[in-house]
Amino acid sequence: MHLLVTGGAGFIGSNFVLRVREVRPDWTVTVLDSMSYAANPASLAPVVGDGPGDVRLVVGSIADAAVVDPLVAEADVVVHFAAESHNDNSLDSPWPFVESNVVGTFTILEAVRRHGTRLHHISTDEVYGDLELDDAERFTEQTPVNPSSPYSATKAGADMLVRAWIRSFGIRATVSNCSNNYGPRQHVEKFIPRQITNILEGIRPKVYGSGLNVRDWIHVDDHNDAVIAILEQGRLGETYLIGADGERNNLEIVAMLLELTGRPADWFDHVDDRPGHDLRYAIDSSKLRAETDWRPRYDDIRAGLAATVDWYRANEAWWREAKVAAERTYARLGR
Ligand code: NAD
Ligand code: TDX
Repeated sequence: MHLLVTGGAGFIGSNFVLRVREVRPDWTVTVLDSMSYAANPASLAPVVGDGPGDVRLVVGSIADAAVVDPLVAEADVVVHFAAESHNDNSLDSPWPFVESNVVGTFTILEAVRRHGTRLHHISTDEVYGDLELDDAERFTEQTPVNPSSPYSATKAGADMLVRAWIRSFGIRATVSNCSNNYGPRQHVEKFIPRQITNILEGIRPKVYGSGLNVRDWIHVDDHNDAVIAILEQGRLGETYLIGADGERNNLEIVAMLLELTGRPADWFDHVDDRPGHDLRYAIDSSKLRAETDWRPRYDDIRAGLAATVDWYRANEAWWREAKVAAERTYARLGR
């Protein structure tokens, strides 16, 4: 089976490619990535090459039909991770989100329609908006979309395009909406790696607003194993929510990181809140668990965070340059 993995040089996509190499060594992979600021060539360096079985890296945009079309034509499956992914950036400058997430997904869909290639579209729980802290119900596949930020609005738009192409054009596609991922190779603009690298640099963690906002954390390998399960066992035309029952508020995550790194419990700062900041996400993944044999393997977030801290400690060369740029942006945004 030959996979076209879009966004394969980013956080989740690169972990997906590495995981596929490990657990499905007979699959071959082409990565299409624009190598934006969010991509890191070092993530894929160990597996990219010209030899048989090596991963092929094509640098180009998913919004460029001339690049996308021949790659989709030669693939058996497109696994579509590529997106602008950071909420704070989407509030600062929304257009790249419309271009990559909406126009890019449209371009993939048209190529898939032309060539009959199977598509798996990767999306987020943020398309459902947010929950109250005491809501009894979690997000399910039936929850109406209700996005809050330009990022989540463009992801919801992309999801709606995929659903329309399934219904109206009969493309062979599945969709998954996953909760917040953590693990190695995540860009340092994101919450957990920002705080880990802050601590490693002797800078106090920065918590937006009250810090009571809840995210439903899942290890990136558990997300990617769920994607593989959907590719192999999912029903065409269906949407699956992916989550590992990992709800924690931001203060709890910072407390764990401070404890793991031997810092005092009060060694962090509250900073200005994110405009429109979603309060809580929570996933009910019953459908995925009923229809596939997928189960999360990382059920201890403290252990998962400890391993993630170790990874950032051991891989400063991977994040150093991005850290300087990300903190320059945060300084401008006052966060
Ligand atoms: P990321 O920002 O780390 O990686 C995205 C990758 O896509 C980057 O390598 C970037 O260069 C590439 N890309 C962006 N625009 C492109 C374009 N026009 N053409 C080609 N490549 C382009 O993001 P991530 O956290 O790895 O997220 C991957 C996917 O998973 C996204 O679709 C995101 O919405 C979704 N998702 C993320 C999370 C999370 O917690 N990070 C949770 C659920 C879903
Ligand atoms: O410095 C920070 N301080 C802070 O308190 C940062 C960067 C974030 N936060 C808060 C905001 C959120 O409540 O931490 C939480 C997580 O923030 P992000 O890492 O920016 O993630 P989030 O906005 O929840 O979105 C993420 O999960 C869903 C990914 O970035 C998306 O791509 C994915 O779709």
